Amino acid sequence: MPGIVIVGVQWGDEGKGKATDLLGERTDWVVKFNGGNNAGHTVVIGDEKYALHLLPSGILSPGVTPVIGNGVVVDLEVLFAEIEALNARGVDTSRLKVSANAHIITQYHRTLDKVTERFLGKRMIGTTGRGIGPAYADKINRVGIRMQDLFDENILRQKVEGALDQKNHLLVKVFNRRAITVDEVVDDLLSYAERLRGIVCDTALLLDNALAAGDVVVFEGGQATMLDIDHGTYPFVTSSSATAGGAATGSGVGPNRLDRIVGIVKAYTTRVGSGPFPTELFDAQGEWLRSRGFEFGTTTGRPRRVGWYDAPITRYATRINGITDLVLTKLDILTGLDEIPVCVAYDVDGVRFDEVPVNQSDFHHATPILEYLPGWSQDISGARTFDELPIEAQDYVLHLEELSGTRISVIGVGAARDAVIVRH
Ligand code: 2SA
Ligand code: GDP
Ligand code: MG
Repeated sequence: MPGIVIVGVQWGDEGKGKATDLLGERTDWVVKFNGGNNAGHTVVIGDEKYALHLLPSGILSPGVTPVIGNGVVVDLEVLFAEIEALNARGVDTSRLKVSANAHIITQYHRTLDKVTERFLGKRMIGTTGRGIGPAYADKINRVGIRMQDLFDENILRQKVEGALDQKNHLLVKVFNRRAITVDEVVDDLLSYAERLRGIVCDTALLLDNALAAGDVVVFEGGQATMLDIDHGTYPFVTSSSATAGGAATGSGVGPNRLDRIVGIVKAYTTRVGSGPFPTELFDAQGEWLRSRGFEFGTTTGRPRRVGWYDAPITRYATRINGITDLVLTKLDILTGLDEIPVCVAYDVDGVRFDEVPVNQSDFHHATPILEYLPGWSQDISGARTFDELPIEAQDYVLHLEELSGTRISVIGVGAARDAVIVRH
């Protein structure tokens, strides 16, 4: 089972970082295949807490080679800040490899992300402001800067010139900002080139050789299914392929090498940024969930929107990603509720929808059809086998499993590395 993909089922922050870290002992390579430093993965090891943004979570496991694939957009300042911070805590980052084809987030992408959001006003996406969308836009528009361009100053200069022609027009004429000079961008980018020499390479070839040799490779998705550029709640999405297909395109590994697709799903739902969210709570129960689950952005510290578990979303994600196993996280957060609402379908202007509606307006109007399951009050954070869970918690898990049609192989009962129940 050498190729394992980890994807978020909902709108992110399901606990993908912890799931990747958990697999660490049996893993040889961890590949980040989409997104950039908009991601925020929290991993708790003993008394140490690590917040990773750009580096794959596998970097914390000794012996694992972390890879930043071609599908990622890389902010070089953030890359080295993260490397240095980890080194200062004794984490070895020397095995890191970055694809020569990965695109670079520059100063003008960050600026454009922020001014565009401000310009959108009420229609804002609620981005993380890290320059993600503008960097991917340049990639698709064929005016992006790639890692390999850093090693040829002439080519780099030409490409930055080409990109800035359009950007400066926008920045000056539309957004009333100062023009950015070619020199300041080129000088900044070149200042990283030497340090990147041993790191940037043909990662697709490396990974192919590793898989051929029988190594275990984990493909770690950033963000989640409902934030995917194609399959998410467009336009309230991120700009990359956060679903399992992205693991192939974002790493250069053939889809037939992906053996297991593991979907990470929280026992309730959260979302950061704008866009539809049928089970969202606006009342005291929502406040309770947010503070109990500590639902605040790892990257920006923003309070996350919270709501009940949404079964049609898990069914949708299972279909879109080809999920073979689910990891249900944060079950411990639900402890103490008399009854737990679960969304089983939607009501859209009087019509029942059992599946996520394809029409975005319908999804915006969807209200949840809820079922109420009995809650439990016992602390479950020490449970390490399924049988140790209170019967109501067992029934909750079994019911979610039935609603999604996919087995729940692992259950998270706490933030710590070992706070899990492995069922399959
Ligand atoms: P962007 O910056 O262009 O990717 O934003 C577009 C949308 O994608 C959402 N998005 C996220 N949602 C949840 N978690 C994310 N990562 C951080 C975390 C978020 C944080 O793990 O906590 O710290 O705020 C993430 N990254 C992007 C974003 O909210 C927009 O809705
Ligand atoms: P990611 O973006 O999917 O990696 O998730 P985040 O790291 O942004 O958010 C998940 C948070 O939940 C982190 O703070 C984790 O330490 C924490 N976490 C993960 N699994 C569990 C669990 O089963 N129970 C509890 N209480 N916390 C968890
Ligand atoms: Mg996160």
